[in-house]
Amino acid sequence: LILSVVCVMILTSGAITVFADYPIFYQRYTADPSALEANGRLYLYCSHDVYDSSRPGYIMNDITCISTDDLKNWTDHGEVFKASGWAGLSWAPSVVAKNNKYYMYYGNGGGGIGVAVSDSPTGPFKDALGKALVTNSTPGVDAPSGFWCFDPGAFVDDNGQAYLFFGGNGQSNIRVVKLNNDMISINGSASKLSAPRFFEAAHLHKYKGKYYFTYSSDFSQGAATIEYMVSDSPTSGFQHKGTVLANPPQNEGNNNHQSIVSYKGNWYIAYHNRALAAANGAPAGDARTYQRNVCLDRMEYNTDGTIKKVTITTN
Ligand code: FUB
Repeated sequence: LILSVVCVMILTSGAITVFADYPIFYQRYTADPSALEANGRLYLYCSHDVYDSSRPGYIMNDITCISTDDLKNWTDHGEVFKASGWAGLSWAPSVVAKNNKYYMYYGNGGGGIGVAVSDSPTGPFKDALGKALVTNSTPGVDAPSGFWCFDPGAFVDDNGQAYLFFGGNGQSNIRVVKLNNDMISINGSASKLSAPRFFEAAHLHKYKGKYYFTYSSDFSQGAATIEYMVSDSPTSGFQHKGTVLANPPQNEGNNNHQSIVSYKGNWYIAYHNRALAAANGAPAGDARTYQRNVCLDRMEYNTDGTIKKVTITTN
């Protein structure tokens, strides 16, 4: 694996087809995948982790896109968006399709959410507003002190109505706001949600008419797990049902961030861990914390609509 990593990391962008069982992608360190089915392919849009030992932290200002049509051979579409101007950072994207366009919501760190647009799933995505779509001071967000305005989770319902979920750092720090049909403006005030041990990574998907809100939990019980709640409405009435994904051992007790998608009739969860950095010999600590890699596993439902806890692939 290490030899493969060295060889493939020389090829840093462009339409390169790679083959790997696990990790699924190793040209660059990637995290926070947002999964989208489009044109018969499965796309993952990922934060791009860059590690600088002189200033350890989440230094992420471009978005990597990879895609596959067989879950085996992945194409690297390179950098499909780069933050510039008002936003110095692009964290944790969420991409949805509507109006024959693709909309990417991204966090300027924890300080606001921007939106970029493309005619193609592989970009280039261009910032749509030249300013944030939502910040802590946007009327109707009602952000308390310490609210992280980030981790957008966009969702387009069957009737075309789109919603933007976001927030972090506190179990009542979840907001959901309607998007207008243009997808680059919001409609009205945000609704507040809360979830047991909510920390970050708000995400909504729909299965058999029910709305599933998934999120990454805080560290109070040892490590971030991916939890879920279910409701008949996209904006209220959610009931906590349990854990979708334990924290993978390769995360070494650190954060996770999921996206759930139906592809060719099966359900999958995309997330990240730190296996690649460990395989590359990165020392435990800052380097591994900030050098993550995306993963993909099958997700299944029980007949009553609850989610079976995911079996994590480890090799
Ligand atoms: O990638 C930076 C942050 O780490 C994301 O915004 C969080 O969800 C966590 O994955």
